[in-house]
Amino acid sequence: MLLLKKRRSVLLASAAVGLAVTAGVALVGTAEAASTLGASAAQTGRYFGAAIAAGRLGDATYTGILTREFNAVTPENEMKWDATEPSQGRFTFTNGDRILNQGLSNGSKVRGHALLWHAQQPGWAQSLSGSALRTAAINHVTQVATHYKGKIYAWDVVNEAFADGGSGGRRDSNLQRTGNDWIEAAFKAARAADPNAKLCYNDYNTDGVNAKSTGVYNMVRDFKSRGVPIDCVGFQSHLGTGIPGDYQANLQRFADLGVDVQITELDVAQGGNQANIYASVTKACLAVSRCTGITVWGIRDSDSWRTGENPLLFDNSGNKKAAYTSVLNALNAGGTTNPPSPSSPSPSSPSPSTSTPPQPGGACSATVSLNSWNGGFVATIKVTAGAAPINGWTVGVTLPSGSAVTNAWSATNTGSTGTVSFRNVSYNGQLGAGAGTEFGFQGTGAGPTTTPTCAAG
Ligand code: 9MR
Repeated sequence: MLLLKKRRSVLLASAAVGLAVTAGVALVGTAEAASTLGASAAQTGRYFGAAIAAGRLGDATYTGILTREFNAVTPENEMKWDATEPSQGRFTFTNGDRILNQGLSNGSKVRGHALLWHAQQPGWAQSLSGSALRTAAINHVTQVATHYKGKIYAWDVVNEAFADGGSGGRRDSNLQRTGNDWIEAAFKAARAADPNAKLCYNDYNTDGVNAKSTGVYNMVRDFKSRGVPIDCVGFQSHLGTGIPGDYQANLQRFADLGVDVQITELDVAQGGNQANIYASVTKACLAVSRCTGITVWGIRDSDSWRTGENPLLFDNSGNKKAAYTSVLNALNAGGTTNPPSPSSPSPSSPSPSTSTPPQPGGACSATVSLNSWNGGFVATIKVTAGAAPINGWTVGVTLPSGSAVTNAWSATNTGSTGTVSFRNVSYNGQLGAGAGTEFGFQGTGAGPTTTPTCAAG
């Protein structure tokens, strides 16, 4: 059922035109062409990865290509909910760990896939609903992200939560029926569990500008404006015999929101255009400085979920296909350099929510909500402007003795112990009368027990 639905989506994505890659961005020349996908992507600070399966790691042809060509891996199935929590509260990480260790031992980045998804849920989760499901889902995010803490480059925190078709809205699912805020709850839990992993939203049929990708775009913009932690968006790019003409423009509009973008599950139906489409995707990523890497969804055609479509870069025997050569050449032609990591996002400023010009000195207030555990906490602070618009804010938070701030998002802190002051960043300082924004920080020890102060201006 799922596969049938999916196949239809792939066909939809393919009904498109050729890609125009715009020039005018700083290009990086390469002194000498690198001879593998990973090495050539690394010339512009990017990775080139593959989805891999634990069950195939004993195949010498497979692991030979993997270790030679790729500098990132994604577990095709091994870190999904059904694999990692087969019965409630009992976690099994054996196969996920095999993928992780394969990647780390090869010096590769590991993309975690996927913490929450409507598909591939264990039976016990499928039969839950409401607050029991919400609690179980957030616990799942916390436990899995904690197990892999510090080792994952980027997590697909939520996968495929938007509906196909023209609505631009959410897909119905048991998770969606727990409340529209399930996605942000998942991102907050993932940030609390592993503050160093980049947190991505990942979807398919979002590869061009369309109603579905615009729905995702609006969610990301909303998250950024409210301080919900999100760092990246994954574009699966399961393509048919075409590529949306606005593929690069779509990546760029997300990047302009202040998130990284990644091509996360690339495969392309074999046909006259396969090599060209692979090259177009590669060039588009290279032209967008916040496109940090590309992952293909399997190694050889025989490893692909798209049986009979031969959509990958190596044939069944492990030989390089024409598509491989076109990707390698595109990578070696260079592109924009990747932003340094960790990157400091500079999202475009949302327009002020009032037509009255902001006045310095207006009043504001702040409230705190805490998610605490033994030895640490995440604080979410809501800042609200008073009766007049404000042009900036500084929030003072007093921590108990022995506590310290370890990292903050959507605000910049001065000091980390005692009374810590948090200043707005560029995009969330201007607030209309009565309007609010959120920022957050993680700390060790106990969270604040007093109401924060807020000074405007
Ligand atoms: O490639 C995966 C395949 O082995 C699984 O049977 C399938 C089950 O739903 O999931 C495939 O991977 C999917 C990925 O996790 C999310 N995006 C779509 C991928 C292809 O269906």
